[in-house]
Amino acid sequence: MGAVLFCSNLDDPEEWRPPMTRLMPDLELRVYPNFGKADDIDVAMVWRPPAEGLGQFKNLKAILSLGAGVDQLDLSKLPASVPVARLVDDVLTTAMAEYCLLAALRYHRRFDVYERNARLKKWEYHIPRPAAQRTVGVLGLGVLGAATAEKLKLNGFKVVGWSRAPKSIAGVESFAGPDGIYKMAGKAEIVINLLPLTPETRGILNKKLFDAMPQGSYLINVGRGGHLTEDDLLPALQSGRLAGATLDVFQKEPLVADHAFWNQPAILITPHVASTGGAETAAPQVVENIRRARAGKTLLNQVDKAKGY
Ligand code: NDP
Ligand code: OXD
Repeated sequence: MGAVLFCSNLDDPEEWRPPMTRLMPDLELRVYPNFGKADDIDVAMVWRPPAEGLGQFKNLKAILSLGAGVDQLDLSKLPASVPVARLVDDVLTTAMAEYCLLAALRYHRRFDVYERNARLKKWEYHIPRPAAQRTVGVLGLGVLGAATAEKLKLNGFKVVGWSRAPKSIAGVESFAGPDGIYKMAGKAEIVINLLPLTPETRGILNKKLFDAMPQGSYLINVGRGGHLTEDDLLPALQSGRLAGATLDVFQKEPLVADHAFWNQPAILITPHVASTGGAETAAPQVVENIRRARAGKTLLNQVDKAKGY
């Protein structure tokens, strides 16, 4: 039987070993770079692959992303015949919906304004509007986008969403296709990005999108930094087209100390913490995928490499 390679600069293999070993007592988990003979490795669990790639592992049967996203793997550089799976984890999904609800409520109830006013000792009323009068748009209605849309709906917001194919989610108006994004944006005072980063979606949070949103709208980016056309954000904030942005992900992480975003009172920065998966809850699907890979079966949450997610 083969061995499983664990390779991540972010995840602790010792958090994964106990829950995985409970489900697969004969598991051999080898942590990069001490993996022994490359030919022993038949499954790789990775956040980012090692700098030299995964080409040396000639017996690889599956690559299992340690995240929900797979863009950090750079699919174009992975062995073409090896299937890739991503994580779908209830803990991660719930945390993401919670983060997005919090960020949306912060704008809806003007906490962003009160935070700034408190520093100026400024006593100024903003009469709250019912959530039912505020429309939130969700870009990407997959696992995380759909859960977020449902949570927003449950909390009284009007919700619209955009995806590649139209979706049927109770109470959520669905838009699809290249023009659909601008139709959706025209209705949304708060836009949340939960798309995967692919060649089609890179730079999609740009001037054209901001111009389609109502004046004084808000952006919440929890997808990937590559979705945001960075040069378009500050002019949109300066012109008032956007009233604020919450950014969890950046083109280069950690965000460099001299980046202009740090100095913008209208930008709230969080350090890529919108959601993380739990080894305990995610271990069953990883172990199941190791079994499936070894049996030559389709993986759970297998990535469609042609689509890139
Ligand atoms: P899914 O694959 O489940 O969903 C992706 C959604 O995006 C689908 O609805 C899909 O449409 C839509 N989509 C993809 N490409 C296009 C396109 N070209 N045009 C329109 N719609 C498109 O992914 P998840 O919901 O699980 O995750 C989304 C992303 O969230 C991840 O890829 C990752 O980048 C990010 N993430 C961020 C985290 C953080 O902490 N900040 C944590 C975890 C994930 P369709 O359904 O029609 O295919
Ligand atoms: C992920 C992430 O993709 O944490 O899971 O960004």
